[in-house]
Amino acid sequence: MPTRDQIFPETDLPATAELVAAAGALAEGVRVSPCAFLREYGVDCEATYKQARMAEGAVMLHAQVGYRDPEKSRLAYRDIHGRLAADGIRLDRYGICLDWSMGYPAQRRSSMPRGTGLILDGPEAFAALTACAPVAPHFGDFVIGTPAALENTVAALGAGATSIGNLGQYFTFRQPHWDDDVTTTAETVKALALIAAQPEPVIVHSNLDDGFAATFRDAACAFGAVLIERYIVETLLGARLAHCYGHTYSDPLLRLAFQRALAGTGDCPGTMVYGNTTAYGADHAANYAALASYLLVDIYAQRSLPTGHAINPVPVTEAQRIPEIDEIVDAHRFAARLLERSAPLDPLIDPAAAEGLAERLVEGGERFRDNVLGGMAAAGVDSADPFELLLGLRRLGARELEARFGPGELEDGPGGPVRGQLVASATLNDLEARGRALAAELDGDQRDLIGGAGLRACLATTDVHEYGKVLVESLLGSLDVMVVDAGVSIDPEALATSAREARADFIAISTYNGVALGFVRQLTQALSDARLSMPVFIGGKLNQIPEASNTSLPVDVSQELRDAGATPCHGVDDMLSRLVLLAREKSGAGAV
Ligand code: B12
Repeated sequence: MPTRDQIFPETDLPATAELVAAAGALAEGVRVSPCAFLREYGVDCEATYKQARMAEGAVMLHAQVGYRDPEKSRLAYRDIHGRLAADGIRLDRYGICLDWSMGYPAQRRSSMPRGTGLILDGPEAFAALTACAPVAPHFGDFVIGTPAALENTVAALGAGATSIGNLGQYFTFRQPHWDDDVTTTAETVKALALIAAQPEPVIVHSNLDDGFAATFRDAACAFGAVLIERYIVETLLGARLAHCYGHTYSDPLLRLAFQRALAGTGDCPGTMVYGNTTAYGADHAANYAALASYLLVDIYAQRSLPTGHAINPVPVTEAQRIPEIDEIVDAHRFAARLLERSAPLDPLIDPAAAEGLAERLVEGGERFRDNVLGGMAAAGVDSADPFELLLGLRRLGARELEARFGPGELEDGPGGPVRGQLVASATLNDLEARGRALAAELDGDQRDLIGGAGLRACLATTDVHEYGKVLVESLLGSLDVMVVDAGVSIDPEALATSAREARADFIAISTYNGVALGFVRQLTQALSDARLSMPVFIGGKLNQIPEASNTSLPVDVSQELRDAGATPCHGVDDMLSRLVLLAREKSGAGAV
C-alpha cells in the first residue's frame, strides 16, 4: 500500500474545517429558490415529494435532457412534460445533462474542449430552464465532483434544484488539461458542505456507474462504494446522499438485488435507476426488448419495495445519437403502458434469490468499506477527514482499491495472485471475451502475421468511457501485439509523449465525448512537433458539434479525421486490415 507521502506528495493541503466554514458562510446567502416544480407541488424539496409519491405507491418517471442549445433544452423541458401530461402521464423529474466544459470554472469555459451537452452561461440560465415546467430539476452531471462544483451548486440551488450530483463523477472524471485535483476536491467538499447547510434535506446524488463501479469486477465493491460515499457525505459532512445505479446492470437478478441492498441500508429516497444503456445497439426494434426487460425489473422493484428511484426509459436510439424530444416522449409512453400492463405479473415473481444476493452484496460491501477505511488509516490518511479521504480514494483509483481491499479471496492468476469476485460483475469480463472472440475470427494467416511482427501499440481514451479500450486491449493482446496503456482521459500531448516513450508502432484511441476531431488535430500536431509519424486509429463515437455552432447536434467527423491523418474505425476491422499491412512492413515482407 502506498504511504501517505506517496498518496499526498504535497506539503500543504487545504484544511477541511476552513472549507466547511467557507461553505457555511456562503450558505447564509445561498438558499434553494422556488421553481415551477416546488411551487406546483407545494414542497420544500424533491425528497419530501418523493416520500409522498412512495407513500401513494406511485412509480416515478425520470427523463434525461440537455442539448447544447439552451433554447432547445428549454423547449424539451416544457414539451416533454406537456405532451406526456396530455396523455395523462406524470413526469416526475428531469436529469439535466450539462456539458463537459461546464465542469471548468466559468471564466475558463470558453477556451476549453466542449462535449455534446448543455452550456448555461450563468445562474439566470439555470433558473430559466427549470421555470419551463413543473418537473423536479436534477442537475446530475458536471456539478459536484468538478473544479466548478461550488459555483454550479450555487446556480443549481438558485434554480430550485434539490437533487444535485454527481459525486460518482468526482472519482473518475477528468477535465482535459486540468490536473489540479486538489482544487477539484476542495470545491467538491465546499459544495457538499453548502448542501449540508441548507435547511431543507437537499439530496446529494451519486451515479455509481459514473464512478468506480463501472470498472469494478466485483459488484460487492460497487456496493462498498455506496457505503464509503455515505460515510463521507452523511457521517462526516452531514448531508443526505442518494445513489443511482443501472447503466451496466444487465443481469436482472443483480439489478433487483442492488435495489434491495440499497433499501436495506439507507433511508434517503433514491434519485433514479438508470436505464441499462449498455444493452443498446444499432437495432432500434431489438432495443425495445432491452428497454422492456430492464424496466420490468425496475417497476417490480419499486412496486414491491419503494426506494424512490424514478425509472428511466431510455430512448431506443441512444446508442446512435443524443435522443430527440419525440424519442424521449415515445420511450416514456412505452414505460407508462408497461407500468399498467405489468402489474398482474408481480405475483409471479419471487424475490427470494435477489434478497439472498442483496445480503451478500451488503456483507461484501461492508467488508470492502472497512478494509478501505482501515487501509487508508494505516497508510496515514485521516479517515475522519472528508477532503483527505476523497482525494486519497481518487488518487488510488478503482483497480488498486479493488485489488487491495476487495472482499473476494486472493486466487492464483497467470501473473500472480488476483482478487476473486464475491458477486461477479460481468461487464469487463464480457468485453474481454468479445475482444478475444474478435481476434479468433481473424483469418489464421493474418493472425500469424500480426502476431509475428512484434508490433507495439499505445492505447488510450480521450474521456471516461473505457469499455472500447478494454475491448481493443483484449483484442490486441490476443493477437500478441504488445500494448502500452497510456491511460484514460488523457490529453493529446501526453499521449504523444507516451507513444514516443513506448516506441509504439501505432496509436489506438477510444473516444466517446464528441471531441474526436479536436483531439486528433492536437495529437497530430504534438506528434509532428516530436518528429514522430505513426498510424493513429480512432474508434468509438466519432462525432463533434461543429466549432462555430452553439445550436446543432453533433455530426459525424470521419472524413475530417481522415483528412487530419487518422484512421476512423467504426469497428475493429477498420484497424485490423491496416495492421496486417503494418505487420508486413515491419516484418520486411513489404506492403501489398
Ligand atoms: C457506457 C457508457 C457510459 C459509461 C462509461 C463507463 C466506463 N467507465 O467506460 C458512463 C456512465 C460513465 C458514461 C458517462 C458519460 N457518457 Co456515456 N455512454 C455509454 C454508452 C451506454 C456505451 C458506450 C460504450 O462503452 N460502449 C461499449 C463499446 C465496446 O461498444 P461500441 O461503442 O459499440 O464499440 C465498438 C466500436 O466503437 C469499436 N471501438 C471503440 N473504441 C475503439 C477504438 C479503436 C482504436 C478501434 C479500432 C475500435 C473501437 O469497438 C467496438 C466493437 O466494434 C453510450 C451509449 C451507447 N449505447 O453506445 C453512451 C454515450 C457514449 N455517452 C455519452 C455521454 C454524453 C456521456 C457523458 C458526457 C454524459 C454526462 N453528461 O455525464 C458522460 C461522460 C463524461 C466524461 N467525463 O467523459 C453519449 C455521447 C454523445 C455523443 N458523442 O454524441 C453516448 C453516445 C450516449 C448518448 N446517446 O447520449 N457513459
